[in-house]
Amino acid sequence: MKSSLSLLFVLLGLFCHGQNLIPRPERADKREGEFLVAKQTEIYSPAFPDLFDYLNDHIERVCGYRLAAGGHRRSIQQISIEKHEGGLSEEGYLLDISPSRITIRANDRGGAFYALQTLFQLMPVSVYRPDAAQHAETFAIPCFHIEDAPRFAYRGVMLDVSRNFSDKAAVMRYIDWIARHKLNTLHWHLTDDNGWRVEIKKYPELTSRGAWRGPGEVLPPSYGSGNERYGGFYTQQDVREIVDYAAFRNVEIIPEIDLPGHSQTLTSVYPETFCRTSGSVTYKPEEMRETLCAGREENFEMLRDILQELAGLFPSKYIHIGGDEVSVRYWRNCPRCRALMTEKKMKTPAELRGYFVHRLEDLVHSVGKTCAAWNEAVQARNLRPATLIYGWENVDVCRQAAAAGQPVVMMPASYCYIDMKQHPWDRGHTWAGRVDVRRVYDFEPADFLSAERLERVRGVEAAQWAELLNEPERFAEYQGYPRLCALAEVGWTQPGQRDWNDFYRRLTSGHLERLGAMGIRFRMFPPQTE
Ligand code: TNX
Repeated sequence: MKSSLSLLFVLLGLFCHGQNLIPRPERADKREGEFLVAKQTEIYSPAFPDLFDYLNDHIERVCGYRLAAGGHRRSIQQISIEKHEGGLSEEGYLLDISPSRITIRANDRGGAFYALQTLFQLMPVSVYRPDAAQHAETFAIPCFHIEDAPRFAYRGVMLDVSRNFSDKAAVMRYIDWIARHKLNTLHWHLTDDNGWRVEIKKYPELTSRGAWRGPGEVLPPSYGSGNERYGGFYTQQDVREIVDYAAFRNVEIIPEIDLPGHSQTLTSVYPETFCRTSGSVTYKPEEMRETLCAGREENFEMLRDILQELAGLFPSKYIHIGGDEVSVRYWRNCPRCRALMTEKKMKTPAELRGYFVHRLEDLVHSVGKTCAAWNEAVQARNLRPATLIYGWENVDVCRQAAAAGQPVVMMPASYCYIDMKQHPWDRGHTWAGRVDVRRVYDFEPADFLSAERLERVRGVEAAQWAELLNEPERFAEYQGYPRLCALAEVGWTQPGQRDWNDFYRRLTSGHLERLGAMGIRFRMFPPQTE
């Protein structure tokens, strides 16, 4: 009885082995046999030479030695990574594992990088453990024929580093983890009311003063920073290192400077950028001054300088200018803003908001970049056709942005905000409802948009706001995983290939173990209460 049971498990194990790939590939056919990695195995990667060491770093984790570079010899035990001209879509790849060789063919470096990620998921889990204590002389990789390509070109995560700061090492780890899930964009929320995180040479006080809060600082304590001096920022050198680290992993970083709302840091460090007041209105010192003055022309000169430096730091074609939750109450009472409204024949402060967005679009354009903005920017009307809109409030705003002809990233909060609670006992926001792993997985853009409007959707994004990321044991990774695994599959896998039960099985029969080996202290599935 006992032996037949264990036979059953062995068979089940065989059957399931390699069947827990996340995100699920377009096509993965199991084949007979396995490829044995041993000392004499070679790596041949003429088209993508930097992947030679990358692959070897991973092999070494499993077996303690590195493989030699091979030549163009088809007959021998080889892992070969080749560029495939034509036939494959962007970031797509073929991965053929036979007993005699492993062949990767990719359209571009991104595809080759992703083929390796899939290959790693077919290796022993120690491939993710940089500090593995034990090594295997040889190890087997099951034979497969895999054809794969992403559904969406844009597969992103937004990380807020203003509310609570993640240092350079933490951001790099974060990037590595998302890249392993074939997510390719980090939308980096670098400024907000609670701290400015990127060094700007022309305005050094933005970080020397604006990156800190607490006693003696211009910013009051907030979001759990207590009565200590709290903060941190990235030097321009840090940013360059992070950008390179991300580019190696096929991750593009889109920087966001949140304007003209959520700008309390800027207005605290440089009070002249804030509105003047008229009549009986006065603002108490502790009152949030989160909106930049729209009527002060020098503000736009300053923003141009800031955007210029950002443009030099980030190779992405986009700069995200924010545009969300702009409170116009200061503008109403500001003589400069009112004079501007009169001059431009505007009737409402909402029009002034539109004016601000258009000015930002022009500034971004003037530094050679394309504008990205939160969905509120659509209200400005007549945006530049290339301005990329992030629909966060709900699916309706995504639909409206697409109807207005803008390219759209869909991230409706009720599916994509991973700062929401997963369970009633969690610490988390609730304003967009409960967003558990299943909920993220169930997000299907095609359920909400006609085929024509769906054409405008560049992809999907999860939002990791950081108001609650102030407990070391519950920071980004705990909030992020495994929900980001689900989001990755929403972005990568064709809808016909997606199935919650299958995903749950892949997650729990191998992938959670991988997350653990990567060092991610992920959140276990909460007990079911309903
Ligand atoms: C809304 S989404 C915000 C953020 C908060 C978040 C909390 C968006 C553009 N603005 O400022 O951090 O909700 O869930």
